[in-house]
Amino acid sequence: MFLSLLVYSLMFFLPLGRSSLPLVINTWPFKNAASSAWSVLQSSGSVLDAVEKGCARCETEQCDGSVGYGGSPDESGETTLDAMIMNGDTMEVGAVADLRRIKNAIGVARAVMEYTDHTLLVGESASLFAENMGFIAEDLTTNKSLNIFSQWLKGNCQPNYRKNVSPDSSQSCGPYRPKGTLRRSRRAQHANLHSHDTIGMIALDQHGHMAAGTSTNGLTHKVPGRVGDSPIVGAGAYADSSAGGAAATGDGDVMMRFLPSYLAVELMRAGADPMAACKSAISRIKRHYSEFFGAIICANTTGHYGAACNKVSGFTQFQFMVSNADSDAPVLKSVDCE
Ligand code: SD4
Repeated sequence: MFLSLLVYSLMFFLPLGRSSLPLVINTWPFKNAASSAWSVLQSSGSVLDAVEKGCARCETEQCDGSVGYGGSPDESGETTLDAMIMNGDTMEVGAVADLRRIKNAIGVARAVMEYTDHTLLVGESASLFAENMGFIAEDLTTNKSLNIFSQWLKGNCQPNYRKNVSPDSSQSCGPYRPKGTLRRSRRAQHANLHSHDTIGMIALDQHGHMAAGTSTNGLTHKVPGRVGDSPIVGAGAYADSSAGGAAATGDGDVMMRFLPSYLAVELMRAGADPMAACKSAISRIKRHYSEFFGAIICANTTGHYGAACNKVSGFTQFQFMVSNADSDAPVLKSVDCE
């Protein structure tokens, strides 16, 4: 009787937003991905398996068209994938960038970590590695991506990511050559809002093991060979089981210049709560690029979490999923951008 009273009163008086382990947190309202990762932890699987399974679910479901095959065709119409996974206990990382013809990018990233001493493999060679490791090579193009590509060609290749070239990239398709005089131009906002919704995920188990990962097909109409922030350690994601984890989403070309995930983890190591760490990482970028599109999720070693985003027109709230012992199923959360 006394014991149950004690437990009851403890439950009642625990503060809101209390830490609760295990924890899975991921960017955007990708609920099935959250469920897949959560069920791995529920059945005593590892945090690495949770992150891999969660991100892989998005690759299969082509979450928002921004993850996996058949989305974000580049200037030549091809879909290429970026992914990474990081073990916060050992600081091992596996990543792939500009991966072609292989659907399971996070699986290949995991293979880079487990079957090589490297951190990042890119392009055709990454695909060859994947094939050798047993991944199936297949065309990542779908009717949808083909259609996006042909509409873009019909519309004179607008929008695109070229600048200071001739012919004028704001009116014509290439091939482009460098223009004699360079003009410092503001970064175009064209493809920002709806062409990218990378999955980034952090998993933390009861024993304090932490892992983080990402998977994306990058930006629609990107220049072939372009690699975003997602497979870059400290940019797309970072995990250190002794400090915390973070994962970012948004305009990777800008965000990767600031290593926001690394910064957020270091701030948590220094004592910042996850919300404050996330906000600082965003405001660091904002100082230089006030109009950038981006968001970040953060979790510390006790299972507290936070998120932040940069407020721009059309993006005032950022949604993310949280799975922990507080509820039976992943819960959709949102944060107001500042
Ligand atoms: C990229 N950061 O390739 C990725 C895209 C993204 O939400 O995050 N979308 O730039």
